[in-house]
Amino acid sequence: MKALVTVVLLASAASLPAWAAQISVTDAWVRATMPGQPVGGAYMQIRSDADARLIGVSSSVVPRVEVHEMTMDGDMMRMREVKAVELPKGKTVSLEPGGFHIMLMNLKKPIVVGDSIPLTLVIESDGKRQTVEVKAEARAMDGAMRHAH
Ligand SMILES: [Cu+2]
Repeated sequence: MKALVTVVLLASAASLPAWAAQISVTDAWVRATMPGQPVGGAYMQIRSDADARLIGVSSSVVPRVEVHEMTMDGDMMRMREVKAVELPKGKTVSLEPGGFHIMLMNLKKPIVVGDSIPLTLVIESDGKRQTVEVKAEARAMDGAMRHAH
């Protein structure tokens, strides 16, 4: 089993252009949505082996995807769209409820627990762009925080 994993990792590394940063994405998930709820959130941890930035996200199954940051403004939670999320070399950056997150917008149907949502991350490093394909698994809404736009 271990040998197989090693081979797969080598194969994907070999297919990358020489300039590309090595990006690893772990724990990618989306929050399941209620019927009629037009927006959802996607979360993950991203680590790059070179200084890089996440500059965009798209999905074949979501009409519009934005990268947001949630901040406290007094005691109000506010969200705004950000142009980029910095991915400093070697540091694991969390996209999580209450911080940076990926916003899935204009949803046509609910995201159901167990759905697998494909996301394409656009990452820039050293002035060049690469894409990283991620599958985010839908998990149950925990009711902790509702997105209000
Ligand atoms: Cu948001």
